[in-house]
Amino acid sequence: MVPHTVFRAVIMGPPGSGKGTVSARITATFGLKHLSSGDLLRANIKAKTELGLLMKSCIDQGHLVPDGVMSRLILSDLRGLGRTSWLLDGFPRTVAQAEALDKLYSVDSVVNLDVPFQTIKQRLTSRWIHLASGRVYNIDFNPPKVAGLDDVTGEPLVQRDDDTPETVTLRLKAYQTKTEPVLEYYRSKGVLETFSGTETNKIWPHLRAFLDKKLLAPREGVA
Ligand code: G5P
Ligand code: MG
Repeated sequence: MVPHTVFRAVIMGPPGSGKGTVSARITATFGLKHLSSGDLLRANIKAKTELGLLMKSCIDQGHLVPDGVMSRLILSDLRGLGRTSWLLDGFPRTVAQAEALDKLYSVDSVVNLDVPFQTIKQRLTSRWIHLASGRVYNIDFNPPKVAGLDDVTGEPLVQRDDDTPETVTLRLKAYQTKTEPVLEYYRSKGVLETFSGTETNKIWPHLRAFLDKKLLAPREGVA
């Protein structure tokens, strides 16, 4: 189902909570354009752009990229999308980023994946990704059809440099200090909806039903 009016959503949740996995289901079901800040940064690193080279060590150490850099990157991509429905994944990740986004767009819904940290740590060491598309696999949860290769292109899968147990711990800390306040920011605006659980397949039907309703509801200021 493609929404008839512009729908702007954000998906939030700690590292490894399933934002990428759920985003793929949302885009396939509802036709929103998916924009992942992490995928964008990894594409820059792979292409060895100036930005990618500058940010690689920061990302590999589990630190956040500076707000100004991140906001410029994402907001310029959003401008390029024009009047399209989109789903932001991984941005905003600080209150400053949320405020920068707010200056240009009002967000209709923020879905928050509330997954316990213990569950996450086990998942990330068995994650494999297709760098060019951002497709995500897991040896235990959704393995590729052929080991080590992307289902769609047949290209090799890679592991992320920031998926080591030590870096995952640092990323979770950064999430607690910098990103949890963003949940409060959106809660106070009345657009936050939290989905708790330890399995994506159990969370998904609830999230899908929620978005079904949201996309049918008339929204303020849209034709
Ligand atoms: P990213 O790329 O945004 P994170 O840390 O926010 O990275 P990540 O790691 O991409 O989030 P995710 O997308 O939430 O996790 O999770 P996922 O990939 O879908 O699922 C994780 C694994 O679990 C996969 O293998 C999946 O198959 C599996 N899985 C899913 N569901 C289940 C389940 O039910 N059961 C099981 N067993 N497995 C499951 O950001 C990376 C870095 O970029 C910088 C930062 O340095 C950041 O650390 N960055 C920013 N810096 C500043 N500001 C921003 N806005 C930034 N955005 C990125
Ligand atoms: Mg992701």
